[in-house]
Amino acid sequence: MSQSTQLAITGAAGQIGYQLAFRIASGQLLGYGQPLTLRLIEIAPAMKALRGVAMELADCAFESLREVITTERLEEGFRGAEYVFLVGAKPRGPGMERSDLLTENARIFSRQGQALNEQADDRAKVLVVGNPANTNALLAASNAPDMNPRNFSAMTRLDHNRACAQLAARTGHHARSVERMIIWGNHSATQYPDLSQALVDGRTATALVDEEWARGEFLTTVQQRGASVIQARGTSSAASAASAAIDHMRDWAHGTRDGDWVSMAVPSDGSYGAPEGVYFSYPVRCADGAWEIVQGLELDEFSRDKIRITGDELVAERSAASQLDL
Ligand code: NAX
Repeated sequence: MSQSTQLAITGAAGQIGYQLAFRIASGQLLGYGQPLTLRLIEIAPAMKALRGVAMELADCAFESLREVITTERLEEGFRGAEYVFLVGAKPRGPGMERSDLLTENARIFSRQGQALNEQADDRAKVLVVGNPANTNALLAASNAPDMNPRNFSAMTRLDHNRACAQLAARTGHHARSVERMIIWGNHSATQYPDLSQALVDGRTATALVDEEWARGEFLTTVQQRGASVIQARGTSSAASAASAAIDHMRDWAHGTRDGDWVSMAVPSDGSYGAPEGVYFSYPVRCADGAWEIVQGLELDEFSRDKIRITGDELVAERSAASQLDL
C-alpha cells in the first residue's frame, strides 16, 4: 500500500469542515482511491460533535480513507501534515466590532502558525479560509519562520467561482467556459471582481456584456453574494466554500488549466500597485506545486482605483494586527 497523504483541517466540526472532510475523503482532492489520513482539529466544546463527524466518515467506508485523527491539540493535528486547511475561526458575535474579530483571530492564527512551524511537513501547503482570511494568512505565515511564506495562501476562490457563475449566466454559457476571471485584494466587501481580462468560450467578455453591468450589478452581486446566501439559507455559504477550498488546493498542487488562471491571495510583491507584504488576491498560474502572479495585464483607471481601495484595507488590517499584544 502506498503511503497515506496527511491532511489537516481546523474547525472540522463546523459547517465548512463538515462538507470539506467528506469531499476530501471521497477522493475529490487527491484522486479516487489515493490513500489519505484526515487530521481533524477542533476546540474543546466541539470535540463531541467532531467525534460524530469521525463516526460518519467511518460509516462512508471510503476507499481512500486510511485513518481519522480527532484532536484539540494543534501539535497532534498538524503532525506531518502536507495539506492544511485553516477553517476554524472565531465568528463575529452580536455586538462584536471588526477590530475584536481581528484580535481574537490574530491570536488563533499566530498560535497555529507556530504549531505548523514545529509539526507540519516543511513543504506543507496551507490554505486559510477562516476570516479575516488574508490577514490571518499573514499572521500564520509570520509565525512560521522555517516555512516559506509562499506556502501560505488565503481563499478568494469562492469569490472567483461566484464571478465566473455570474458572467456565465449573463452570457448564456456554462461556468466552465469562463476563463481569466480575477478577484483582486481582500476577501471582504472591498474585493474587486474584475472581468476585464475574462474570456467566455474564447471570446472577450467585455464585448459580450455592457460596461455598466460589469462595473455595477456584476461587482455588487459578487461582493454581496455571501450575504445573499445567508439571507436565503439562514446560515452562511458552506458547501460552495468547501468546494472552492478543494478547487484552490487542487489547482495549487496539480496546476491551473492551460491558458487559464485562478485567484489566490498570496504574499504581495507590489505587482499592479498593490501594497507589498500583505496577502493580496491576484490572478495566479500554478504548475509543479508552485504559483506565479500573472504579469503584464493592462489595467484601466477604474481597476487601479479599486485595487488601491482594497489594498488600503489590507494595510489597515495589518497595522491593527501589528499593534496587538499576542
Ligand atoms: P462554523 O462556525 O460553522 O465553524 C467553525 C468551526 O471552527 C467551529 O466548529 C468552531 O468550534 C471551530 N473553531 C473555532 N476556533 C477554533 C480554533 N481555534 N481551532 C480549531 N477550531 C476552531 O463556521 P464555518 O461556516 O465553517 O466558517 C468557517 C470560517 O470560514 C469563518 O471564519 C467564515 O467567516 C469563513 N469563510 C470564509 C470564506 C472565504 O471565502 N475565505 C467563505 C466562507 C466562510 O464564510
